[in-house]
Order: sequence, then structure tokens, then C-alpha cells
Amino acid sequence: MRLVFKAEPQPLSVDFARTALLIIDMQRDFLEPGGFGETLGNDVSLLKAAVPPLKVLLDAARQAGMLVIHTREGHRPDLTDAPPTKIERGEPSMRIGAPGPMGRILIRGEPGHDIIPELYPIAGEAVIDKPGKGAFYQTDLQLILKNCHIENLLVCGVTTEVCVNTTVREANDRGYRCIVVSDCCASYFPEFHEMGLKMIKAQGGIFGWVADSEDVVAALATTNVGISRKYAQGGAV
Ligand code: C5J
Repeated sequence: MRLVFKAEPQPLSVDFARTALLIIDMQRDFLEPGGFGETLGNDVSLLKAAVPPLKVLLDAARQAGMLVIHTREGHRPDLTDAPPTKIERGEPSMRIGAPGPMGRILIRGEPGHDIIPELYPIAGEAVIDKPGKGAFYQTDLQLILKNCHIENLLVCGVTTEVCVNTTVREANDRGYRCIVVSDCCASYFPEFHEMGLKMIKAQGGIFGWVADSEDVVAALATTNVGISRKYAQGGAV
């Protein structure tokens, strides 16, 4: 079963059974009013704009039985997994581990570290806790993808130029075909969002492809076989 949809720089046809939806860091602290991101002076409504199309895409992926994986950026409460060079940046009161409006900033288990309710993972969906910007760095993401026979990633989330871009570059070097869903990603800086997408699809798709959620959802609507989730449960390839 193939998913065929419009994308840039070229239209794509990918094997549904080998495709996963990867949702990067849709965490309360980045997206919600009163969270860490807003405290830093960012306009979180720019990030919130990605939530409705991503919810539609997530529902379509779940309906089709596609493998869905969520990530969260954050650290252990004792910060032993956070490089000092990451902690030392910014105002002392705004640093990783400092008390924030939704608990300690970017610390696992704190309310602000969790995924927003609209996109909350359901049973069976992996949640990858990552200490870095890239989802492959010091996580078991690659092992999960390998065991589920995944070759293609539909990548969404925040922010386009930081954790989405870093993850796409990591994935590209590991041989994955990445399709970044443009309206399901966002940045506090619209120009960074735009450039982040351009950098991915430039030069014949140097890091991957860029597609609109409407086209991906339309392709998913023609698919309802639940194959990749079956593989995840040990089904034959
Ligand atoms: C993410 C960040 N998730 N901007 N983090 O992009 O620090």
C-alpha cells in the first residue's frame, strides 16, 4: 500500500507500512500561554497555529493504523544528563532546571515538560524523552524505527529550525526519507520557519521533502490497513 501525495521538491510515493508519524516536542512549556516559551517573550500563538492541522493529521494517522511516535525535550531532575554548556545559557532564573511557571524548566515529570492535551499520546504510542535537540541523540528512536521496519518519517512539531531541523538532519544521515509537514511545524520566528523548510527541500531535497498536511491527510484517507502498527507488534514483513 503506497501513500502518494504532493511534496516539494518532487511528488512522493512512499510505502505506508514503512512510514511513521514523528511528532517533535509539542510540550506545554513551549506552546501554552504562561509557559516557559512565553516567559521568554515569545508569541506562543505562532506555535499554537500548528496544533489544529497536526490534530487532524494525528487523527488520520491513528485511523489508518500508522506508527506514531512523540518526543519531549527535557532532562533528569538532577541534571546529570544536561551538559553544563546547555544549562549555563540565558538569564539564571530562566535556565534549565530553574523554577518556571509550570514547574522546573525542561525537567522530566514537571507539568510544563509534558505534551499538550490536544495531542496527548494514546496507549501504544512511544514517547521518546530526548536530552538534546535531535531525536536520535542518546535515545532509542533508531532502535524502535529499525524494529518496526520504518524507512520514511512524516515529521511535525516545534520548533521548525531547532528540534525539527536537527532531527531531520540526523534522520537523513541515517538513511531515512523525511517528509516535513509544513503547516504542522512552527517557530516563534516566522522567517526561521520559512527558511527551515527551504533548507530541507533545497538542492533537490538535500535533507528531505516538504508537504502540506491536507495532501498527506488525503493520501492517508485512502489507506486503512494498520500495517506499520502490526509490524510494531511483531508481524511478519
Ligand atoms: C525545540 C528549542 N523543541 N527550540 N527546542 O525546538 O529549544
